[in-house]
Amino acid sequence: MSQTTILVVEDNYIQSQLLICILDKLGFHTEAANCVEAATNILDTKAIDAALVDWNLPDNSGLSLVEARVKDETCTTPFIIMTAYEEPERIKEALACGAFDFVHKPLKSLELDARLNCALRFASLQKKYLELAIRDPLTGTFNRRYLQQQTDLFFSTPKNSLTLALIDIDFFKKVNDTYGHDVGDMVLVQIARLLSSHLRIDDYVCRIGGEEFAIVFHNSNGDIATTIMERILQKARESSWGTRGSDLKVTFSCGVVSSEEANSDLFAMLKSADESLYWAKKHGRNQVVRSQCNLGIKASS
Ligand code: GH3
Ligand code: MG
Ligand code: MG
Ligand code: MG
Repeated sequence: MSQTTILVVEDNYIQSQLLICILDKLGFHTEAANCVEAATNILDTKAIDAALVDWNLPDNSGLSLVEARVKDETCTTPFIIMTAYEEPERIKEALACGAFDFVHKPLKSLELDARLNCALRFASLQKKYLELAIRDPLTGTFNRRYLQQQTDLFFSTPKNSLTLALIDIDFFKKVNDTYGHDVGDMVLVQIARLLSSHLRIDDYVCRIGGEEFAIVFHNSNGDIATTIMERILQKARESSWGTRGSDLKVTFSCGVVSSEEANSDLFAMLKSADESLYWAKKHGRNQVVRSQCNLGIKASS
């Protein structure tokens, strides 16, 4: 198991070294920063499990660092403020700005260990529940919530383009009725695995309905994504599904849309992809259809 890393943000060199020494004896790995800017750089680039932050730092207050980081709802790093201030108002101020805890200087090893472990336990639970909140339990792919979060983020500062493929398994009810719901579940897991195996880093799969998946491509334009989906469909046609040695055949229908064509939000893209998917279902299923606003719909296989 990798070591737990604690970031020490302290401008007093002696105090910083002393703290690093205590943390080392407690079995923690440490990173050190002597100002808010240096701490921000470390937090942006390294995996930090918890941070001990001095209140008074040369470039800004430690509280401003905490406040800036916890603004991001996905931030799971607990921040513990360290200070010589004794007044309860100060404790209130530190906790109100998002610090997980507060320790008085001079620091006592036993207390520090107890408080750090409490903060780490909290962070670990938070990470676990954040992960559960964005995953589909059956297939292990992302879910609709994740798709919404990620596309909201994309559309708030659009960079390049984004392509969305929406797939719906053909005659899936018949799979359940003929082979049983358990085999149907197995097929969903296998389809999710097939989709994931064809994607590049930054692309992702989400199960957004019973037998419906959305695939988001960040590195492929509409035409390339269509070609990839056709390749996946061809692989699906050639495979047997469910239990080993079965004769079960499964295909899917797919609508593909690029943000260049439906450039507003996830809702607009899903609507456009769904129209293409509907067109594919109506015209024989088992095909990938590229949605092209203003140009009509083009079936590509
Ligand atoms: P079409 O080609 O028009 O899409 O036909 P279809 O039968 O796939 O579509 P329909 O929407 O009528 O049926 C989808 C089926 O997917 C119905 C439902 O029982 C099944 N389903 C939804 N979620 C799950 C699941 O988690 N596991 C299993 N085994 N089946 C599921
Ligand atoms: Mg200081
Ligand atoms: Mg469906
Ligand atoms: Mg279906």
